[in-house]
Amino acid sequence: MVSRTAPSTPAPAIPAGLGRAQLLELYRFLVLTRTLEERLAALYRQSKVIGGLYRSLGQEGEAVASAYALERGPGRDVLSPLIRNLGSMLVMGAQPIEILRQYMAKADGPTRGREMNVHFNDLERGYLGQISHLGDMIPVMAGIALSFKLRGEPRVGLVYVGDGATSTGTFHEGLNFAAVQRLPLVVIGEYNHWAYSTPPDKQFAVKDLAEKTKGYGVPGVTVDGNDVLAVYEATQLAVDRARHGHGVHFIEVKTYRRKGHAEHDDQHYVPRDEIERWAGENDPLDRFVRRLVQHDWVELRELEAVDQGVRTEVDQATDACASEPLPPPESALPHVYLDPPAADRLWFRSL
Ligand SMILES: Cc1ncc(C[n+]2csc(CCOP(=O)(O)OP(=O)(O)O)c2C)c(N)n1
Ligand SMILES: [Mg+2]
Repeated sequence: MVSRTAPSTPAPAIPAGLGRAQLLELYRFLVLTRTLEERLAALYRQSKVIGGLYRSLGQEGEAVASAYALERGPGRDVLSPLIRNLGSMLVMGAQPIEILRQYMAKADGPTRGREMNVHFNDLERGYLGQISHLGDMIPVMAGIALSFKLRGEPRVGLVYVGDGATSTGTFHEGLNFAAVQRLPLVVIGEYNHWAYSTPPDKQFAVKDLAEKTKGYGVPGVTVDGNDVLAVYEATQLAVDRARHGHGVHFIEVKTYRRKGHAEHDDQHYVPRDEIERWAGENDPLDRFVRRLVQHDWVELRELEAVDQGVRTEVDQATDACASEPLPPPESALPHVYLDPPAADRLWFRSL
């Protein structure tokens, strides 16, 4: 339970130009991300998820807060998420029922059951797919940002990159190109202490990822990634500067991957006490709640109402999704091949 400050202590103003409604909205996205992922993990254990499941437990704060700094809607900013950025996609407008349909390979899911679940996008809402190729979305997003610049559109691209992926060649090439072209691009470097089973000291010899970008003339800052408001503030500043012609900005968020690389990974290579150190007091959601309540910015009962609303929303979406059909086998090839074979010539018709 969170204790309140004495009534005589004046509450500090809410930082970063945010208001109470926005704090509650940020809180809702954080709870929604965690609740939806927990639901997906339960469904995965029941063999109802087709494909893998990559959790963002412990790093939801940076995913949600960074995306929240963008302008959202058709024709606005564009975000390129990674496997641990479900929270960013929810902020951009992805709906829980769509996510559930996608993971359960339902006929009405974003890719209509064709894909092993994370590679789908929605350009209207401004998010690309969670592309697997490490580092490659830096040059792709540099290209998108270049198109904004050439058309004179006041739009910004935001791209995530893992600590491991900053070792790839494309990260360096893409960043250099974006810097030289002074593109409206913000790069979020997620230092979550693991790249599958590789720890940082086996990955790079610098202390901070932000040191890497300075060589390309890209200003880099390092932020406490489990401090929701600090991430929001840093991203908002960088987005604003990028939008106004000041080029690429890099924000390193120090956070922690509390689950394995995916649900099938038992993390046997991770020291147990390390995971515990990043939970509890250091958990991004717990820290945010503590701050909100201690400063009297919102009331506990308002947060409880959000929790209840999210639980109901995820329950209803799960029930609705569970009763939906899988795609018919003959729908597997259209939209994959330009010229799919006729339905009566498909080998699996006879199975
Ligand atoms: C170019 C490339 N090499 C290897 C892989 C296999 N792979 C997928 S995720 C991953 C680890 C990624 O670590 P990091 O970039 O730190 O992201 P995190 O999983 O921690 O979010 C690896 C090695 C890949 N997808 N692409
Ligand atoms: Mg990592």
